[in-house]
Amino acid sequence: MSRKDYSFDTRTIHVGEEAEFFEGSKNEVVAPIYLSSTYARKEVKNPGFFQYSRSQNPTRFALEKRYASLEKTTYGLGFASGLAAEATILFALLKPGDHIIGFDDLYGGTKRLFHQWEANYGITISLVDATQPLQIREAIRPETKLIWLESPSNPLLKVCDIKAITQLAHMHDLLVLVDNTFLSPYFQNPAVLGADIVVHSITKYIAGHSDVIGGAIMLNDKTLYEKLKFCQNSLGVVPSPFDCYLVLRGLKTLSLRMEKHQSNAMAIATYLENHPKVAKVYYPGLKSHPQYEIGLRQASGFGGMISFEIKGGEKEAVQFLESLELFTLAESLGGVESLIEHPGLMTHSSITARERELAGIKDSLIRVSIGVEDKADLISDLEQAFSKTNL
Ligand code: P1T
Repeated sequence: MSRKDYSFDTRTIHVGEEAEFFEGSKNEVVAPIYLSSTYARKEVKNPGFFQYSRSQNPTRFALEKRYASLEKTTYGLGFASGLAAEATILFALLKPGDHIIGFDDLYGGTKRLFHQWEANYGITISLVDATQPLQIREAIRPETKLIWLESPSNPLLKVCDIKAITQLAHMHDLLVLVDNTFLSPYFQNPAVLGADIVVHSITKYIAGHSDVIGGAIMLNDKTLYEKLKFCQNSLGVVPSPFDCYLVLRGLKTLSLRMEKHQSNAMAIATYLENHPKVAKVYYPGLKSHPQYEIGLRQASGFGGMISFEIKGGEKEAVQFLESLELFTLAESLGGVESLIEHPGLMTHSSITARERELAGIKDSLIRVSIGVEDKADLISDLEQAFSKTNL
C-alpha cells in the first residue's frame, strides 16, 4: 500500500497483503501461505535474503508489517504466543540485578513468568497499583529498568494513565511496556500515548476466532527492535505461516467485531449493574468505573471484557457458571463467541491465594468475554443461570 494515511479499517484489510510484497506473485488478493521451512541457494557463499523460515518467512513478514501499521509504530514482530513475546522481552532486555515495576493486576501467566525470572535469573519485581502513579514513583529504584502495564487489566479492568506514567518513567530513563490485549489497536494505541513497547496476546481480539495462539510486539526504537528480533530468531519463538495467515484473515473484520463486542458489553454491563444477585460490576465504560474519565481520554472505546462479583462466594459463582447454556465456560477471551470463567480457579490460579487477595481478585469474581452474538440471547442465558443460583 503506497499511501500511509489510510484509516484503521482500511489498513486492517490491506497492509502487508499487497501483491508486490510477495516475490513472483501472480497478483493474489490474499497473502499466500509460505510453508517451506528452508530456501535453496545457488552458491554456497551467497545465500540471498531468504535462508531459513525461522529467520525469514514472507507470510510472517506480511503480518508483522500489518502489526506495526495498526499500532502506528515503526516495527512489528510476531510470536508463537503472547507469553512467548513476553518471555522474549525479559530475555532480550534484562540482566541479573535489574528491577521491574509491574501492575498488581496482570494476567496470571505473566505473573507466573515474573516469578520464574525472580527465582532463577536474579530479576526483582515490585507489583504496585498503577492506577496510583504515586505508587509507581515510590517503587522506582536505581536498578529499575521497566514498567509493565496492562490497561485495562486482567481480570479487574483497572485503567491506568499511560501518558502520565510514561512521562514519569522517561524522566527516570525507564521503559514503559503496555499489554494492549484487552482493547486491541482498534480502541487504543499505547505507543501514540508514549509507551516504548506494546505487547499483544494475538490469541484474543486480533485473531478473533479462538483458533490461533499468537503474540506480538510493536515498537519504534531501532536498537530495542534489533535486540528483540535477534532473540525472536535465536529463541525460535516464531508463529507458524498458517497461523500468520489466520491472523491476517481474522484482522480484516477487527473493526466490525470490536464495535459489536463493545455495544453488547455495554448492554450486558448495564444489565449486570442492575441485577439483584450482582454485588459489583467492573467495566471501564460504566460511569461508576473509578477510572472512567481516564479511559475516555486515552482510548476511543471500552472494549468487550466485563468482570463482576456475584453475591455469595465461590459456591454461588460455580453454580452460576455451570448453569449457563450459551456462554462457554473456558479460559481465553476476544473470540466471536462469548466465554466466561472464574479467575481464581482458572486464569489466575497459577498465582497464590495471597497474591490474588492483594490484587483484589475475590472468590466471587466472574470474568466475561462478550462475543458478537445477539445481546438478547446472551442476557436471557445470564438470567436463566442467575435464576438457578441459590442466594
Ligand atoms: O495465551 P497467550 O497468547 O500466551 O497470551 C498471554 C496473555 C498475555 N496478556 C494478556 C493480557 C492475556 O490475557 C494473556 C492470556 N490470557 C488468557 C488466556 C486469559 O484467559 O486471560
